[in-house]
Amino acid sequence: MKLIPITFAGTLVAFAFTVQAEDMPGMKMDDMQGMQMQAATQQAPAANAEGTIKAIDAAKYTVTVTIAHGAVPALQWPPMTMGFAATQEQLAGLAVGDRVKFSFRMEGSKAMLVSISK
Ligand SMILES: [Cu+2]
Repeated sequence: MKLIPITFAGTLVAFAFTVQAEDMPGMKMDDMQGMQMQAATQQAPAANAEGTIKAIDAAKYTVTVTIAHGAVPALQWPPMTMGFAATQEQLAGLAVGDRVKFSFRMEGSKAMLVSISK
């Protein structure tokens, strides 16, 4: 008969501990979501890179410049060839084969050219 209340009390303590343990990660999740929302409203910083222009595709409204670029330490990117959204003005005087220095900003999964020069 004595064992029953002790076991019951032990269960209550364990239950209380479980509830507390679940509350703490829950609070951290909220903090992280808050931080992500804050990060999403702030503009991503521009990253710098160097590379060689491989192609310039001018569609009606958007221009894509394909650049074989070196590593981008700021984003932990390896060297690769990829497209950047650009404007005709940004690419004025530039051509395929040009060695360029440029900066860009990620907007979602799209890389937007911020500046570019030979
Ligand atoms: Cu890239």
